[in-house]
Amino acid sequence: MLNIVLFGPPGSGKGTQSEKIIEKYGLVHISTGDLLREEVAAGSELGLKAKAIMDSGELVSDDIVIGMIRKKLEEYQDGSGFIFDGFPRTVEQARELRKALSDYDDRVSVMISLEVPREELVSRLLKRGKDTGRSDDNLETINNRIDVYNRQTIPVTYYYDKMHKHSDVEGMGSVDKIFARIVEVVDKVKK
Ligand code: B4P
Repeated sequence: MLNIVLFGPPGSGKGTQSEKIIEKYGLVHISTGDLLREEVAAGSELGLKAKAIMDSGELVSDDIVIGMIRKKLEEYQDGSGFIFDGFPRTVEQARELRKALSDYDDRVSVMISLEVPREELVSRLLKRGKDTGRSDDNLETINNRIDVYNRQTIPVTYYYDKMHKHSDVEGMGSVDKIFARIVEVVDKVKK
């Protein structure tokens, strides 16, 4: 199985690049952000709790997110692998992902981190906020999301460094150029 963790700060292009990776490699897409937004749209109890947290830019609790991931892993065991988009976002989530995959004798193949400067992140997310009305794409929440990323999510890179699975990819330039850089990394681990 090919299991890719697509990593990076909010607005670095994870969702955008995931679509292209899925198309090329036929992986199952697991975006914890999308799963949480589905719960919010459905008005479930979990969704109501998650909405307030997401609108403030903080992270939803590890327990909730890990539960969602375990459910998806069980559902899609017949595929050729997964792309984890926006997960893990804490070291605890990374540890739990390792455990969950090992239940299926599986593991993360590579963690790709998209590198984009802060000013560009803010400008992309403000634009998306204007275009789509996404409630967490406003200046105050964007700034908090980036701070939360620097504080709570960056340590995940050290976790994958230790396992020699972390690869940085320059996330500036056209979507196609960035995708070509990602393909180069993925094709190396696929061999
Ligand atoms: P996410 O949905 O993961 O939101 P995100 O980090 O902003 O990434 P997204 O994939 O949407 O954006 P992308 O970079 O592709 O998370 C939202 C919230 O959910 C979190 O704040 C948190 O509260 C919660 N959450 C999610 N996962 C969690 C977890 N594991 N644990 C705890 N809480 C969790 O793209 C952004 C914009 O850039 C787009 O408009 C796109 O068009 C544009 N763009 C992309 N590539 C570009 C390029 N090359 N040039 C110019 N623009 C580009």
